[in-house]
Amino acid sequence: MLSIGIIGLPNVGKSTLFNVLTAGQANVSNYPFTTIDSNTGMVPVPDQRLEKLNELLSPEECTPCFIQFIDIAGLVKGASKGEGLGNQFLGNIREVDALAHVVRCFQEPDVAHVLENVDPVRDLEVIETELLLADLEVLNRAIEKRQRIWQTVPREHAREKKRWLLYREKLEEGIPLSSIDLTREDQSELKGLGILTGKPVLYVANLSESEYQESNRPCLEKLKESTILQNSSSAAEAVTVSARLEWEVQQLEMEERAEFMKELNMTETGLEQLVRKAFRLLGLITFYTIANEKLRAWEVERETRAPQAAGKVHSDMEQGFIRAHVASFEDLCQHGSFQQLNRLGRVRTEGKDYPVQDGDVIQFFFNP
Ligand SMILES: Nc1nc2c(ncn2[C@@H]2O[C@H](COP(=O)(O)OP(=O)(O)O)[C@@H](O)[C@H]2O)c(=O)[nH]1
Ligand SMILES: [Mg+2]
Repeated sequence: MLSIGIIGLPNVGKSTLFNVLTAGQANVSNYPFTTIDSNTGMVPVPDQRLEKLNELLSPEECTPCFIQFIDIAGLVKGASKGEGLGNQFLGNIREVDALAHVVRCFQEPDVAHVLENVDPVRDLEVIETELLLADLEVLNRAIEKRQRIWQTVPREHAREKKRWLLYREKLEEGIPLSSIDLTREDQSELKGLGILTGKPVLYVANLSESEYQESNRPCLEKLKESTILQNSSSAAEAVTVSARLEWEVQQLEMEERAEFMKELNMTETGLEQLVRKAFRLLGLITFYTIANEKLRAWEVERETRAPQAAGKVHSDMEQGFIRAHVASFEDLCQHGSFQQLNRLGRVRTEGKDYPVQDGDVIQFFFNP
């Protein structure tokens, strides 16, 4: 399950956003997840295709993907040196797959700003610097520990040494590690080391209610021009919300929401926007399975092959994988059922090299 840590300075709207995102918090008993506390929420991923399939096929069960949000408190200037909730904060954030970095663009004189005035670009830099410093410390400690083994068996660890020293060099130059070329293995190594700047970041601009509703958005424009965003591979995935407005929308009955959202020029909820952009940033796609009257959505990384996708469902299915029968979501919607698609010859048989596509509906065959 994808997990996203919400970070940012105090009083920027993190908890407001977290509460909005997790208001539909799920409690799925057959899911082996850690306990959900007040700072952690597990939320069903909004998925219109799944809803459509559910309507069409009326299965007994319908299970969406889930996403976990963690409201990470306590990041202030000096956090990397253990100020405030520093260390605890840094512990929480090390485990997540991606960061949602909330930046305050709303004014609101009643809500104090820890650095006195509202300045999203400076705030961004303050947080980014803390992450860089925290990483440098972690990496230096890791390098220290490896010195001996690097000396005794240099050949075996040549690549590791080269990479780690490169990381240190970049961090010292103030460059977040997500902006250098990282393979999936590099990324998971960095995650294991507890490196923060290697994680993909979704920048979330929390706008004032008035700026949100205008097409002229000076504060957002300023933010988008900041060097951090310009140099980031995820600049295109910047998320624009007004946490306060999102909260107001949520207070309404379902039927009234659409109307109010239209009035506010809100085309998507914050959750929909975050999920969509997070999937794109992380290169995730969704496929669907229907078996024994159970319809279910699964997320995988793009280019995942059929057996590994089957392995998401059950490890036996990966080991004993024989073949997959695949239909597209569009075809299924158009023709109404798998049987009908079979008759029309529109169900493909795919083998172990097949890269699963976004929107595939798959039946796996395997040797138990
Ligand atoms: N006007 C306005 N106020 C907001 C917005 N988001 C949060 N706030 C207010 O800012 C204060 C701090 O918000 P909170 O979510 O607790 O910030 P956190 O410290 O980052 O978790 C609260 O009083 C919120 O109501 C917003 O989009 N607009
Ligand atoms: Mg908070």
